[in-house]
Amino acid sequence: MNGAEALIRTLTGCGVDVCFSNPGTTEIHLVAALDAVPRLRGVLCLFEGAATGAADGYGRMAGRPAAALLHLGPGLGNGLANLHNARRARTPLLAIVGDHATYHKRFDAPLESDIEALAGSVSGWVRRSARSADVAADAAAAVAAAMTPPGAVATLILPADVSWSDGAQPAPALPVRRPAPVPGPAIESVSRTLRSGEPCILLVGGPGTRRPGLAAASRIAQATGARLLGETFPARLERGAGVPALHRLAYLAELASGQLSGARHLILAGARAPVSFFAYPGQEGSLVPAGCDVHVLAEPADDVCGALAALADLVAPDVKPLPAEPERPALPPEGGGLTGESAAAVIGALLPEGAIVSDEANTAGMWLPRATAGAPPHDWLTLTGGAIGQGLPLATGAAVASPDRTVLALEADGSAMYTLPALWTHAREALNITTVIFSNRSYAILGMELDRAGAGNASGAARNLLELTRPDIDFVALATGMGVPASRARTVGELAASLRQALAEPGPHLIEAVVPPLA
Ligand SMILES: Cc1ncc(C[n+]2csc(CCOP(=O)(O)OP(=O)(O)O)c2C)c(N)n1
Ligand SMILES: [Mg+2]
Repeated sequence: MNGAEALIRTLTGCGVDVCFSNPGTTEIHLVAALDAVPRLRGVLCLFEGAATGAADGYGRMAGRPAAALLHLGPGLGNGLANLHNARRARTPLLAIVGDHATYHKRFDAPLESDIEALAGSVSGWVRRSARSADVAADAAAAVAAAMTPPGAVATLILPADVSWSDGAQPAPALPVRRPAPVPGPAIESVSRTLRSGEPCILLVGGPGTRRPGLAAASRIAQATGARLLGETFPARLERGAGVPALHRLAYLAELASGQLSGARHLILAGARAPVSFFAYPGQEGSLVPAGCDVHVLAEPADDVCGALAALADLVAPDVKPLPAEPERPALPPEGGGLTGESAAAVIGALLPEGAIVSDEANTAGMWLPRATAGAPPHDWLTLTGGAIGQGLPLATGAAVASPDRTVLALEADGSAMYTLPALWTHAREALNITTVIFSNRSYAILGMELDRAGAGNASGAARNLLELTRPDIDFVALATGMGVPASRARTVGELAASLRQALAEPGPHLIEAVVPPLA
């Protein structure tokens, strides 16, 4: 068989059964091989950022990689921002990048570029297959690299002639090592810190933001009085009624500093020591309070939940986790205007059990965590790498990975525009995704940053770069044009009615919720 077919048979044998694809001529033999191996589901994405973001969403939910099929360096480049977010999420993800035939590269044909350089910036593992006889083993190694804790983007570069040449055979899956257990003495050392009587914060991130980690962290916090916090942008946070709550560290450094102040010890469980998102003149970049010692209980590649559970058994043997109470916000008055706050109340009131939320609501989403804290249990996926344009594709992948669950994409207008073609895939694949666009017609957060930079009275040229007006963006028309039924909501009642209907019907929907920008 040819290299392409051996690759695809190897992938399915390794548990990779979805390929979010934007192919070109160099990948055409892979496309042909998909026909021969129906177990690998090809999902067409109309922009590479929509494919890589979908593979990220799939990997976060499935815990195993999807493939993203990309066309040479330019295709990989288009997909790079969401591969960056995937790297930050430590998502297992396989990028397959087609390249010119080995003997064609010397001609420097128009699509020739330095694929390794691009791939290296986001990948934990990069390999170029040299011969069709090697492809299968390379593919198995790529999947293993993607799956190796804590999870990574693995990029396999596939020259066209390696794809089309015969002499290949599928290869078996390779074993993947488990997350490393944290040694007992390290856990005991942290337990002594927790018992010191000095103020402690337990900061949970990475794999710790799933139920077993949260349960153990909750026991530890109750028994020792340590304050419990979560990293600002978790890849996947389980939350809602019945799940111990994890309050996240704020995005704004001023607020995060307030949350961390007074701590004498900061204990990291799968999280990194907190830093300010950006540098600001005259401000500290590290958010670790002065005089606070940092203790690493578990690195992201370690068995974070196991370490938390062992620590809980030491310091909180008889303590039970404290689950969040079931609680929904009351629906605000129907005729009331929509704001980020009232929209959050509607979403909190209606969020279905088992929902997966892809949260890229940005400033308009400020009220969402509180409004949904007591909703039925759900998963919350956040913008791990700060590269906007993640939310709609992430929803694609989450929905493909979890066909029995409802996906809610809560999406800011500016961010939505980066990877809008994801909507077409929502329709093409009939995915159960409801998208709410928070249409504040601005890059509101950058307006806030402009104020923070002391340019409060900037007008004209500066504001012009931050307003999404002249023309207004018509998301209803855009969504409808890609096959996603859509409506616009200007009041609480309109949002509630549209959301109820969207959640009750199968397939994708979009609601443009018109909200004012934060002042
Ligand atoms: C890939 C990428 N490009 C640019 C930016 C810079 N950026 C940060 S926020 C933002 C605008 C966000 O606007 P919107 O998504 O509408 O959210 P809002 O601030 O209005 O809540 C931009 C352009 C970024 N973070 N990532
Ligand atoms: Mg906006």
